[in-house]
Amino acid sequence: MITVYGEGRGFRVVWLLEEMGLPYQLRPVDLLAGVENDIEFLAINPAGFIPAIRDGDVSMVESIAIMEYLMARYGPTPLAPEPRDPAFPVYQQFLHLGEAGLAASMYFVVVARNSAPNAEGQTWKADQAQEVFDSRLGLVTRQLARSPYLAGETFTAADISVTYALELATRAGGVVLNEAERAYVARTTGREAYKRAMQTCHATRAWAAKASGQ
Ligand SMILES: N[C@@H](CCC(=O)N[C@@H](CS)C(=O)NCC(=O)O)C(=O)O
Repeated sequence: MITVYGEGRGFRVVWLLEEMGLPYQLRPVDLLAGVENDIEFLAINPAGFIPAIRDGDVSMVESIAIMEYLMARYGPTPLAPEPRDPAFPVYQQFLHLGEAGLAASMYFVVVARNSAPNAEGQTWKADQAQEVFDSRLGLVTRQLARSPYLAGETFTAADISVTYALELATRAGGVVLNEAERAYVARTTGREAYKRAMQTCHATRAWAAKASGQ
């Protein structure tokens, strides 16, 4: 049984597992309460960040790497185009851009805005991170003018990666998406696997409800 430790970007992993129909369990990790005494989690990831997974003897961190591992280990799956597929390069690009370009920069915007001790010192960094996010979002916008999903006509793991980043940006980063981007998020989050993942991920569900004012 695959165990997913923590939500946050772990939502990507849970969503992927739901798309692939693989059995798993979610083990909550409360970063706000502190993980110093969470011996079981620290044994999986001594660095203390989420998500992490355990799958038999395998322990891993990094949400995109975990998704790639799961698709390679338990695939093939239409969520990951084959390397010879013409869609592969753009798939690979957006799979990684979702974290390296979008979520990673937005995470620092959100953290700086919400918990920076020195507002002036942190603002410059947050602005830099916002600029990185905005420029990468431009690539998403351009791609969505070409096709309904980032790798073409078919939903892939790249859409899981980028959708998570766009939800982070809108729920916590004050980003307002344009009409095409909103329609895209409605398309990806309308999937049954997304809805099942939301049922599993209580903290993500509560966060989404709070952000939408429910
Ligand atoms: N690139 C990593 C980012 C992991 C990350 O920054 N996770 C956040 C929560 S979603 C976290 O654990 N932050 C606390 C920390 O880094 O100590 C991934 O995609 O998994």
